[in-house]
Amino acid sequence: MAAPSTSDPDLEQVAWDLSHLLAADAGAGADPATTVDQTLAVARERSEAFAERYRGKLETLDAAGIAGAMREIEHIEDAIGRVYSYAALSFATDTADPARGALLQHVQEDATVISTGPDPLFSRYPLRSFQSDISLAGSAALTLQALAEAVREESLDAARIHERGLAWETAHTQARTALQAQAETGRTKRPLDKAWVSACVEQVRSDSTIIINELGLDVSQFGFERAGTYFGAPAPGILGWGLGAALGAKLAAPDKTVIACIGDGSYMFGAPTAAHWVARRMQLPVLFIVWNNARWNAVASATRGLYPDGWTAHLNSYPFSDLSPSLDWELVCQAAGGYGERVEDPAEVQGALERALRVVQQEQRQALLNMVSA
Ligand SMILES: Cc1ncc(C[n+]2csc(CCOP(=O)(O)OP(=O)(O)O)c2C)c(N)n1
Repeated sequence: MAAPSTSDPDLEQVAWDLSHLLAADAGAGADPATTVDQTLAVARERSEAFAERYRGKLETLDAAGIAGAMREIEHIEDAIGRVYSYAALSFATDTADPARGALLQHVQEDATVISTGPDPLFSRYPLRSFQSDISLAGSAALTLQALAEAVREESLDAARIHERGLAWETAHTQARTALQAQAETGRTKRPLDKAWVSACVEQVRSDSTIIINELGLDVSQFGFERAGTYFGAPAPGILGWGLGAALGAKLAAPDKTVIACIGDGSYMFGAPTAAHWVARRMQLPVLFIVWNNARWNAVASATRGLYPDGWTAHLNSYPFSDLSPSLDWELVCQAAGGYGERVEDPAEVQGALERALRVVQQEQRQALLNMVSA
């Protein structure tokens, strides 16, 4: 397939300046990876000194002593938070660069992750690849309330908190702007660009939409604010989950609009004719988006990653992950009385989404958009 073309080279040149996140720890021109290492080393030393000083002695501290300890934690966490943000945002700008990936992995291995929730370790999941060093079991809302109450009595440095808030706000705004710019570069790309299509889906989404994302959507293009509006594929990676999950979501929440995005490979795993029949039989008008790249890209890219100079990469041919020629997936939905449309033109993505949603919401029929991607 031809490489996607970009019509706005100026936009592609936009670079993201993250240096302020490391500025407190490094002089101008310092190597970021070395600065990250040094900052982590200092944070580790301070953490060890902290443990030495306070372990088992908390009950002997007066209010001023506890405040001092909290301030020390703040310094340590601020330093770690900044290098973590640097590594994560730097990785986000180029996820194909091994050096950025290695730096993020390095920082993650060093971070202390505190999690809260009814069951922070998700103990009934057989497999879950999220780190949690300190687990605070309980309702997240009540835990946060208790923490807020515990610090309310502290004499806190309001100016410093304000300054830190502004720094995080700037980093957040920069991140959002860069993501928007990334989606914009896809506005004219053929085959369709994931960030662009995801940004279009975000435009038609509301709090009464449930997004099911098995494969194909770039979550960073969304601004989810409510629980229960987004469900991603479970960590063990059970392909074929998305179609059934979407039907289940619609069955459970008939007043919500359900949009499910599924890779073409996952779509086949999900027994699509059965799923469309169930949607018709049970009157479950769901909008299915098939992210059609005519391959098992995850498998192809894993092969490429392991053997970048191998024969398949050389020939650009991936025998056991090639799904071409694709079927006309939109016709499969039409066969079940639904609406189907093939979308190849990036300028048509928004219109196609609106047409399909009109069918789903007003005609109460299922719909499928076959998004031809790379
Ligand atoms: C049941 C099951 N079988 C195999 C896999 C391994 N696997 C992970 S991603 C993938 C390819 C998915 O293809 P597609 O849905 O077209 O998405 P793409 O990778 O092209 O984005 C496979 C086979 C899995 N996760 N689950």
